[in-house]
Order: sequence, then C-alpha cells, then structure tokens
Amino acid sequence: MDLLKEKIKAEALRLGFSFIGFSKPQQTPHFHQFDTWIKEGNHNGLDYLGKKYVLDARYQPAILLENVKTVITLGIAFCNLEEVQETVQQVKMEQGLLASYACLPDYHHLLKEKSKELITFINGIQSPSIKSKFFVDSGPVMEKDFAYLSGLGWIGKNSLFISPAFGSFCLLGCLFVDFELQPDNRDETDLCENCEACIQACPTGAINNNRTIKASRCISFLTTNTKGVIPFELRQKIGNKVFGCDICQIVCPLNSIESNTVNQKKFGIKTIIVNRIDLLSELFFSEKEYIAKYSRTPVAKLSHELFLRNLLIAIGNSGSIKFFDPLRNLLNNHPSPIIRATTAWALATIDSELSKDILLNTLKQETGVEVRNEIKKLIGLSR
Ligand code: B12
Ligand code: SF4
Ligand code: SF4
Repeated sequence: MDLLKEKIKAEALRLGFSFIGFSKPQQTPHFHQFDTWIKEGNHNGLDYLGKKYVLDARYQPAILLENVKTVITLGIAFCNLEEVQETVQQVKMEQGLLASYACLPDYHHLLKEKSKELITFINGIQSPSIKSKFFVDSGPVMEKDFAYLSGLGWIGKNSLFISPAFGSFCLLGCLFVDFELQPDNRDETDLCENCEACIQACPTGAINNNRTIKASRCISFLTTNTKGVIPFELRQKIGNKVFGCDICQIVCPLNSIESNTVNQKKFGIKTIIVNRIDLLSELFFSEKEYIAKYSRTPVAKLSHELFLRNLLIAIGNSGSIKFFDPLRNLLNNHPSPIIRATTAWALATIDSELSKDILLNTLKQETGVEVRNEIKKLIGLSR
C-alpha cells in the first residue's frame, strides 16, 4: 500500500471511523440496477432520485468535483444491537419504537465534522492543498455501491451495505478528492447465500428479490418521508414504529453485537434518546417540548404535525382503549386535517363499535373533504 494511503487510513481509524476504502470516481457496478429501479417507478415519493442531475451524477460521478481522482468511502458502525434487540422484545403495548439511528445525534453532522478533520489532516501532509467534496446521504452519490467498489463489503438482500466485520448497522459517506491513490480491490464475498430472513420479516413486503426495495412500501419511507396521510392499507403493518424501521437488520444473522457496540464508543457517539417512547405522554407534547426532545436527532426532519401522525398510527395499532378520550379530543379540535383523519382511523382501529357514534357525530360538523372521506370509509358509508 502506498505510504500516503496508509497514513490516511490510520488517521481515519484514529478519528473513529470504523472502515475506509478507496476507489476511482467511476460509474459504480450497479448503476444499471438503479436506472432500472427508477424506470420501474420504485422511487415514487422520492422524486429527487429520478431528477436528471442525480442520474447524470450517478452515471458519471466525476462530474461532482472538478479534477476528482479518488473516492474515499468512510463508514461508522453505530448501533448497540443488544439494546435494540432488548427494546424490540420488551416494548410494551402503549409504547412506540424509534429506529436506532434516530436516537443518535444527527449522523449527517457527525460524519461531516469527522470528514473535515480528515481533510485537515490530509492538507497537513499533502502539498498543494487538496480540493474535496464530502457526500453523506446525498442523492447523486451511490454510497453503498462505492463501499462495495472499494472492497469494504457487499449489498445484502435487504438492499443495505453489509461489512463482513461490522454488519449493516453502519452509516456511510464519500469523500471525493483531487489526488490519485491506488484503488482497493473489490471483494466478491456475499454471505447472504441462501438466507432470506430479511425478506420474510419485512412487515410490508417491501423487499424485492433483486436487492432493491419498493421505497413507497418501506416503513422507513412511510414514517420519515411521507408528507400527507399514510396510505390506508399500510397503516396496520407499521405496527408500533414511529420513526424509521430496523426489522430487516435486526433479523440479519450477520449483524454482530460486540463489534457495533465497541465502535459506537470509539467514534464517540452517545445515544441521546431512548428508542422506546411513551405514546400517551408524547401525544400531549407541545411544539416546544417536541423540539426540545428531538432537535439534535434525525427525527427533527419531521414536522411536529407529521410526528404526531406517526404516533397516532402506533396508538391505533396498540389497540389500547386508554387512548380513547385524548383521541376524541384531537378528532374534534386539531387544526390539521392529516391529524384528524389519522385520529379517526386510530379510534376505529382501537374499537370499531365504540368509535362508530363518535365518528358519526364528527361527520355532522367536519368540513375537511379528506377527513370526511376517511370517516365514511371507516364507518362503511358510501362517499
Ligand atoms: C433514498 C434512501 C432511502 C429510501 C430508499 C432505500 C433504498 N433501499 O433504496 C428509504 C427512505 C426507504 C430509506 C430507508 C432506509 N435507509 Co436510506 N438511503 C437512501 C439514500 C439517500 C439513497 C438510496 C438509493 O439511491 N436508493 C435507490 C436504489 C436503487 O439504489 P441503491 O440503494 O444504491 O441500490 C443498490 C442496491 O440495490 C444494489 N443492487 C441492485 N441490484 C443488485 C444486484 C446485486 C447482485 C447486487 C450485489 C447489488 C444490487 O445496487 C444498487 C446501487 O448501489 C441512501 C444514501 C445514498 N446516497 O446512497 C440512504 C442509505 C441507503 N440509507 C441508510 C439507512 C441507514 C436507511 C435505513 C436503515 C434507516 C432506518 N433504520 O429506517 C432504512 C433501510 C431501508 C432498506 N432496507 O433499504 C444508509 C444505509 C447504510 C447501509 N448499511 O447500507 C444510507 C447509505 C445512508 C448513509 N449515508 O449511511 N433510505
Ligand atoms: S426497513 Fe422495515 S419496512 Fe423497510 S425494508 Fe426493512 S423491514 Fe421492510
Ligand atoms: S437477513 Fe440474510 S439475506 Fe437478508 S441481508 Fe442478512 S444475510 Fe442477507
């Protein structure tokens, strides 16, 4: 390995990255799968992925930085799998679940900050100063495919990148730089073999059999990207998940408990909120309380209104009668039609008989078309 590459690698690991790999800024091996995925309309609701600039950049990544010579892929393994498994097993009827990454400080900032430290280091040993651009979770860059291209692991059937050492509970970023480094060799290992645990466990059947997913059926998409009401037929399948979903990773036999915990500590990431949440108390959160709890986490990308919508789905799925009175109040008084429609659904899901009169009465005064249609559907009236 050349000396510069060795120094960069050592510094990245010292900074707390779990792995680092090097590749050319070339078209990645699965560009055509991505292109087909877009043409088949699997990206519905993630329309930015089908935009020309994204397709152009994924087709030819070199357009993203003038004179780019190398892509450095960086990853952090972040999850305490033991805790996540315990949480999922012990979650109570009146609790909701957040995905594990949602309980950390926002990873976009974390990775960006660490990448800046790495750039400073490189500038200290390289002359002249480098030009670089860092991407994390960014549409134009196929981050998983660059990780694969640099020999760091492979893409599993759940469509996530899997590192043989750290599993899939990791987050990726790509640093484009304008100097040459020897690319790493691709590793063709694929330990998914005959396993299909993720495909079978996915509650919404979102996982295709070609290592991609139907984004619009994925609970992660439904709870973090959907802007209006969540499609009727998928609400019950969301279960108790309020933000994101970890199921296809929890069931994956390749996720290792020890390595992830050790790495989370090394990178200096501390879980800042717990992933089990009390549905009733969060239902009463003011906007201010919501911001106070979630502003530093990835949950903050959701408005309070959409977070409340997600809580209501989990509340409906809890089947607990304890929520009836607060829901009644929301149904009649909340200013948002998204919230009133989802509340009507939650009431009917908890107890269709008991909710019938409440919904009929609401219909007499409700003016929102969407809410009226929802109620009519729930009580079996034609529109
Ligand atoms: C859009 C997006 C989503 C969408 C769509 C996800 C998807 N799988 O397409 C939604 C909102 C649903 C989502 C959910 C999640 N996401 Co997301 N998401 C992205 C984003 C921004 C783009 C992904 C994308 O382009 N999808 C379109 C598909 C077609 O392209 P692709 O995923 O790259 O597809 C590859 C494979 O399908 C593969 N492939 C296809 N066919 C074949 C065939 C063979 C034989 C092989 C080997 C491979 C292969 O090649 C394709 C090209 O790389 C990336 C960041 C990035 N820029 O890469 C993060 C990213 C993928 N997400 C991430 C995470 C953490 C999640 C969640 C786990 C969050 C959660 N806990 O709720 C879930 C997991 C859902 C899942 N099972 O994929 C991480 C994944 C880390 C990892 N280990 O892979 C990423 C990389 C963000 C990051 N910076 O770390 N996400
Ligand atoms: S994140 Fe959840 S809903 Fe999405 S593919 Fe995985 S198991 Fe299915
Ligand atoms: S659960 Fe099985 S098939 Fe799915 S990603 Fe893990 S090893 Fe591969």
